[in-house]
Amino acid sequence: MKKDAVQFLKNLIGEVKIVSHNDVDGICSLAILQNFLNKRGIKEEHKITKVPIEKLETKDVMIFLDINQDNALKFASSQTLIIDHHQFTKKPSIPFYNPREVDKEAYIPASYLVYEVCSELENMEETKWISAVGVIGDKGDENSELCKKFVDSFENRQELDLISDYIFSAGLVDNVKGNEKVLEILRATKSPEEVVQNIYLKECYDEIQRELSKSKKQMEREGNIIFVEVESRYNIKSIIASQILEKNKSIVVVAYSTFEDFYNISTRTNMETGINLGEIVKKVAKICGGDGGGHRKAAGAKIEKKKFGVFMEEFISEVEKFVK
Ligand SMILES: [Mn+2]
Repeated sequence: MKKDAVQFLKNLIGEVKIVSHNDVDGICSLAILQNFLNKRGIKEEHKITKVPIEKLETKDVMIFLDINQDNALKFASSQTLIIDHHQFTKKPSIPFYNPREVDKEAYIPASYLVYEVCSELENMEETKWISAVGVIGDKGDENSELCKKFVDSFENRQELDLISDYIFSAGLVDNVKGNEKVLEILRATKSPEEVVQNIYLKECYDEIQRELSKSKKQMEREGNIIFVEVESRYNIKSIIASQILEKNKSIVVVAYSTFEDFYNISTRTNMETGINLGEIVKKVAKICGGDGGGHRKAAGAKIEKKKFGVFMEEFISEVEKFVK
């Protein structure tokens, strides 16, 4: 619950290790928490990681941000806090804050939650826009009334959208190095206007835009589902999926690309039929002996290439259950 998270942060002294998701929401959450810890004179080290986490060097005191609780719990130490917004199965006995605990359907990105919790103890006003960028990065405004109101309360909405794309692009181009640079930039700049002018971020963004226009895309349609194979040296599947969604009504996009003997799969939908891609992908990936999961409207999986036929077939039949 929120009050447990506040209590945890209130009692925090000395040093803490933060483990954060390597997407825009995770990075913004981390930037906000860093700002908070800095105000309170607490030292931090952090790890920005892809999910699910496979291995992690644990510390006595840890905070997990934007990482699925079921996954984070595997690495929890005696003093661990989790702030997250993904679906979870086990209710942990350690302090955690996830709005889904009270409302299963809640969709409030971690950046908002971290901002909210830290604001109970310190004046976090200067990081408010960072929390909006994180919310936008996770499409919180499209999935929650609360987030929509929050994001709409900013006059410079377009700037925040662009910064979200900047942060995403830096991660695609430079991976963890790019993520760290983003953190540095967020720490050093005081306003969104300044971030928008950052040359490094702009270059990363331009590079990804160029790549998007030249990447090869093989499309195949099966009812309401569009399968698209993406070939690029960057992981631009999710952007391509979003672009296809914008151009089509009521569809599911399955974008996939090769990684060694595997396909990395990214699914997105704008269909309003109570479809839950997170659950479908988790179930279908399991049938294929792979890993998968995510949110209602966006989910991902990694499966062996030779299982892709099975994946398609099972996925189609699961989606069809929702389409009348
Ligand atoms: Mn998130």
